[in-house]
Amino acid sequence: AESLAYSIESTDAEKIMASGIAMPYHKREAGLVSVVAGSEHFPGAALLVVKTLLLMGAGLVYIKSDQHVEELVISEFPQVVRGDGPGAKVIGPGLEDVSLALSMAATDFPKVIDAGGLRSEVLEHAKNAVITPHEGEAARLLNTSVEEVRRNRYNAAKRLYERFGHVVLLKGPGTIIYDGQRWLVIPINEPRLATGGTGDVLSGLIGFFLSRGMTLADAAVSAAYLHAKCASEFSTGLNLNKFIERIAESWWAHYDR
Ligand code: NPW
Ligand code: AMP
Ligand code: MG
Repeated sequence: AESLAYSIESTDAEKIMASGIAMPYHKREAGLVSVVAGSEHFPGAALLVVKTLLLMGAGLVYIKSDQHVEELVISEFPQVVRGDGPGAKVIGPGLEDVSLALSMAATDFPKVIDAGGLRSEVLEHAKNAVITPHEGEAARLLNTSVEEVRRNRYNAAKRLYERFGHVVLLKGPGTIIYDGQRWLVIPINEPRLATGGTGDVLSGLIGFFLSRGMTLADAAVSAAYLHAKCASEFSTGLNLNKFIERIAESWWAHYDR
C-alpha cells in the first residue's frame, strides 16, 4: 500500500522523460559525459556505460580509468576521448580505484555515483549527485544488514538521504527515488533485470539525462522507468547489447523524423 501511494504512472514518467528532449544542434549541445568506471576485474562495466551513452546520443564521451580500460574502451568505441571533460559524470561502475572516484566527486558538474563510488568518504565529499545503491550497497553505507534494508526500503532511502544529502535511487523491484521532498517509485518487478551489468546500463542512462540538463531526480526517474520498461519488452533473458539498443530506440522514437 505504501508503494502504491507514491508510485508514478508511466504517463508521468514519459512526461518527465520528454522534458529532456531538445533537438541538439551540435555535439556540445548533445551532452558531454565523463565516465569514471571499470577496472582490471570489471572492464565490461565501462563498456556498458559508454555504449549506453553513445547509443542514447551523447555528444562527447570521455573515459577516465586505468590505462588498460581506457585502451579497451577506445578500441571498441574510437569516438571516445581519453581523460575527463567538462560535463556530467558517471562515477563508479566496475571501479576499484577509490582515489579516482574521490578526485572526481567534488566538482560542481551533475553526477551519478554507483558501485565502486558508493563509499562514505566519496559521498561525504561529493556535490550535486544522485547515488544508486542496490540493497547490498545501501546496507554497507548505512552500516546495517541487507535484511534491515529490505524490511523497510523507504526508511533506508530516507536514511541515506539524511546521511549524505544526495538524491537517492534505491534499486530493486519497485525502485525508489527520494530527493528529500518527493518519493517516486517505479512499480515494476522485472526479473529480467536481476542479472549482472544492468545497473551499469542504468548509470549510463542517468548520466545521459543529466548531460541533457535534467534535474537529478528527473534524470533518475526517466532512466529507471525507461530501463525497466524496455527490459519487460524482452521475451527472454537480456542480451545487454540488445537491451541497450532497445532502450536507445525507444528514446530516439521521441524525435520527429
Ligand atoms: P549476496 O551475494 O546476495 O549474499 P557488491 P556487485 C549483497 C561491477 N559489475 N543486489 C550480496 O549478497 C559493479 O559495477 C561489473 C546485489 C553481496 O554480498 C561493481 O563495481 C560487471 N547485491 C562490481 O561489479 C557485471 C546484493 O551485496 C553484495 C543485493 C561489484 O558489484 C556485474 C554484492 O555487492 C557488475 O555490475 C542486491 N539486491 N542485496 C562487468 N561485467 O564488468 C544484497 N546484496 O559486492 O557491491 O557486488 O553488485 O556484484
Ligand atoms: P545492479 O545490482 O547494480 O546491477 O543493478 C540492477 C538493476 O536492475 C537496478 O536497476 C535494479 O533496480 C534492477 N533490478 C534488479 N532486480 C530487479 C527486479 N526484480 N525488479 C525490478 N528491477 C530489478
Ligand atoms: Mg551495480
